This record gives sequence, C-alpha cells and structure tokens, in this order.
Amino acid sequence: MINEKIKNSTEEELHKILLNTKKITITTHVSPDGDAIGSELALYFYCLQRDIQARIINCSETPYNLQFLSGIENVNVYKEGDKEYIMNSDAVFVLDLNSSPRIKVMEDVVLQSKAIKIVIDHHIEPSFFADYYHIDSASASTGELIWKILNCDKQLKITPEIASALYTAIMTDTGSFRFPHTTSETHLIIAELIKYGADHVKIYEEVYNIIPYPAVLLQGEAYASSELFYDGKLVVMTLTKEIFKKTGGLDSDIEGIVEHTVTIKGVQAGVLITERPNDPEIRISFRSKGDINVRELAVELGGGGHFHAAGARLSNATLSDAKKLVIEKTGKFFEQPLSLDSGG
Ligand SMILES: [Mn+2]
Repeated sequence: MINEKIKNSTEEELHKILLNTKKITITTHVSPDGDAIGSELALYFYCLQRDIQARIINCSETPYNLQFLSGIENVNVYKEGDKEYIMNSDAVFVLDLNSSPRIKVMEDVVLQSKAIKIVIDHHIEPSFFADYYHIDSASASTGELIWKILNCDKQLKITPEIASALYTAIMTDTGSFRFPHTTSETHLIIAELIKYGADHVKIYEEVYNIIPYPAVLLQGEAYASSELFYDGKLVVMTLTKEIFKKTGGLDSDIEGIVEHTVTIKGVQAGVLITERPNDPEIRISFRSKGDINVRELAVELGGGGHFHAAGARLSNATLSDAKKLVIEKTGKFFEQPLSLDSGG
C-alpha cells in the first residue's frame, strides 16, 4: 500500500530545510526505544552546532536503560506549557514513526501547529500528515538516516555525544547488528561512530546489562505466564496490572521481554500482552521468525511495525479479550500450510 500523496525528500533536501529553521521541536513515538531517543539526541546536538534552537518533547518517558546518554536531561516529557513552544516552532521533526496517533497526547498540538512537519523514519506504509518525508524502509534504523542527513553538512563536527547517540540508535534497532536489514553500510557507519568516540563497550553494558531487580521479577512473571498454542508454534505471555504492582516493575521494564519469545525452540511467533497501571489500553507486542508477517496482524488491530516485530494497542478491551483475539488471529499462520509472501 503506497500512499500516493507522500513524496520522499532526499537527505540534502531535508538538510536544507533544517538549516532554514531557527526553532524546532523534535519528537518521537510513544514508549521510545534506543533508536528513537538516540536519533533525537543526535539531531538535537547538531542543532546546537548550527545555532538552531531545538527542544526534544516526547509523549512518554525515556526508559531507564537510556538514561546514561549524554544530553538525556534535554529529553522532555510533554507538559501543557510545551504547547506554545510547539505552536511557535518553525518545524517539528517526527522521528522513527510515520503515523501521527503514535505521538499520543501531542498529536493535536503538532497537527495544529503551523510548523512544517517532517517525518524521518524507516517503517513501511506511512500515513499522510506531514509536509516532508524521508522514509527508507530498507534502513535498519532511523539513526542511520539521521547520520546521512547530518553528513550533508561538510562542516559537521561528529562529537562523542553525537557518535554515542547514533551508535545507541543503530545498535538497538539492529538487535546488536544481527537483524536482516543490517548491511555492510551499517557497519561502515558504526566504524565511523566508534572512530569519533562512541564507546561500544559502555553503550552495550548500559543498554542491556544493567537490569533493575524489579524488572527481573517482571521478566520472571512474564516467562511464568507463557502458554504455547498451535503445537508449540505460538507462545503468548501476559502481564497484568497486579503483577506490575507486585513486582514494582515499570512500564519501560517490559522492553526486551518479547524478544525472548521467539528464542523458544519451535516457536515461530511470540506475543506479549500487557495491561499496565494508569494506562487504559492493552499493549500487544509481536515477534516472529521466517514467513510469519506479524506486522499484518498488528495493522489489523490498529497498530504497525515491521515484518518480524510489530505492536498494537487496544482500547476498550480486557487483557483476556486481547489474548483470545490474538490467539484467534494468529491461527491463520498455523492451521493451514503457510502460503504467505516471503518478505524479509
Ligand atoms: Mn527505529
């Protein structure tokens, strides 16, 4: 499904537009990940070099494992008082997403703002809400796209802060350089980032190897909840509000759990369904292997994502409704011989 209204701008065109601004807002999707936050910070630091006033404003909190990044104190969660800043921005850069509902409470303000809206992203099937798009679904991360845009500036100073932010973005979205979209070009960019001061040992350690105890308890509960369906090809894990309260785990602590579903021998698709305190929506995360296109399921449920990694949120549903629905909908992958397009 190609949205005909969307024309892709080149890196050079976007870079020119950026240089013509004096004041910008940078934002990203709900539940930001390493690619989201790293891309935002790199763009933010570049704006400082170019005397462009920039403010990062997100609709949700930064997860704990990204708090080590330099400049993280400049990543703000949207408050009423930010409305005026967004309204008066020359441009709003929307990173790592391509449909406006994913900025949640900020959606109305961003859409109403006279600022030009610019989407930089690597997901497929964008919706039309912005003025400019730079979308490359072959790219493993938004971080790589930001790197290419910044490199349109021959005077770019790649500081250790920029290098670390982009390293984090690319490392997290490539599954530490394992996922299929990781290319030799990705590695060439990474080589540059290390050369300019990204500390790859520290970044991996901070992002993946320092897990708060409540998060470990939450993970344990997720694994304990797992159930197999369709002869062990589907695994479903659930986390209830009560479990969050019991363990003291945070929303952001679920990051990474769903990745483990598809490491179970024989499992081809994994689902984590979460019901969280202070969130009326049920969150569903999908992972898959081989020919199973979980993006298709996520889209049916109003969400989106990639072929092997996708998600959706359901309102007006209970956790058990969501579970039933997911089991029913995944059935088409397992109850008949696979006849899906083999995408990648
Ligand atoms: Mn991304």
